[in-house]
Amino acid sequence: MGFVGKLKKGLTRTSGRLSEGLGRVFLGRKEIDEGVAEELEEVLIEADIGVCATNEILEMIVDKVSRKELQDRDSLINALKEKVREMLMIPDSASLMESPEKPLVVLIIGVNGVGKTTTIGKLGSLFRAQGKKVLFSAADTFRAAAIDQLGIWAERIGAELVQHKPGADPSAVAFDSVQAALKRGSDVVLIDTAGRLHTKDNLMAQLEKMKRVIAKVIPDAPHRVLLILDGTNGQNALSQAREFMKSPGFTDLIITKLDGTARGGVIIPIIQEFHVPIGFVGVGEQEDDLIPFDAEEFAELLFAD
Ligand SMILES: Nc1nc2c(ncn2[C@@H]2O[C@H](COP(=O)(O)OP(=O)(O)OP(=O)(O)O)[C@@H](O)[C@H]2O)c(=O)[nH]1
Ligand SMILES: [Mg+2]
Repeated sequence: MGFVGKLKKGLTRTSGRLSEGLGRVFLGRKEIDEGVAEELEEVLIEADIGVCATNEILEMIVDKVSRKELQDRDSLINALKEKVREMLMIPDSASLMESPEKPLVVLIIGVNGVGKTTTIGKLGSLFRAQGKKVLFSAADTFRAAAIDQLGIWAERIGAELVQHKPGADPSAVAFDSVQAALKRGSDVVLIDTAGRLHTKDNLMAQLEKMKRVIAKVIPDAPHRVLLILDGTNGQNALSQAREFMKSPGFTDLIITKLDGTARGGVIIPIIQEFHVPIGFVGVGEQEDDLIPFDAEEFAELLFAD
């Protein structure tokens, strides 16, 4: 199955909820009138599109209705697709996969369980497919199992692994990893981090420290900081992103587990608020379940029947 097919499948629950809602809006309605906006509001909120983004979409609808531009269901759906596509566009986003740095140093952050380690495995696999030499850094030393989990992925996709003992200083692991990458001529270093420490402040301070320590080896590294958000968290994903934006900050977003949720609409408010590129979305647990994000495709599939 190609990327589009996988994305379509991954978005089934979200698009299903939307089309069910739209079905209700059109039930017994002969023409598009002002009342449509009110009913549409509920449908969009249910898909986790959020209040602000929903209002922006409704304004467009009300405006088009008053100018008699929406004749039927198809024209309404096309207007929705166009608006959402426009809202999802991030101008000039440099693709992670085409970053010129060597080694490209990428720090992966996010709260526990969102899919950081799995996403590193999948990303590593995509870089490997480009013929690149990949190094995984097991800097989540909080749990012993985390190191093993990354080790399994490294073996599976043919990446190197730099690890210390459980409980070691994550910054030391990151430092050694970047040094090793320079020495061995790696193209990409993907650094796994813990999602939970004793307190949230500890976690943020640790990530800041990791960034400083990495910059001692390569001054402009980490080149990218990827925040992983779990799509099943809906609006909570937004509050997580706000916390991480304060410190340590992030340059890219990846939304995982779209396959397990009807709340995929949350991507819209996330892009609206943070204006950073969503490089990929996760649609399953396997190696090839990471799909490059494309605003046009996403908008199309979101409102597909
Ligand atoms: N269905 C689905 N499951 C996913 C996806 N991404 C990750 N998972 C699953 O989510 C669970 C947690 O993934 P991990 O990669 O271990 O998450 P993590 O952020 O590294 O977790 P911690 O190390 O505990 O902070 C695993 O069971 C993964 O297989 C996805 O896109 N879809
Ligand atoms: Mg992990």
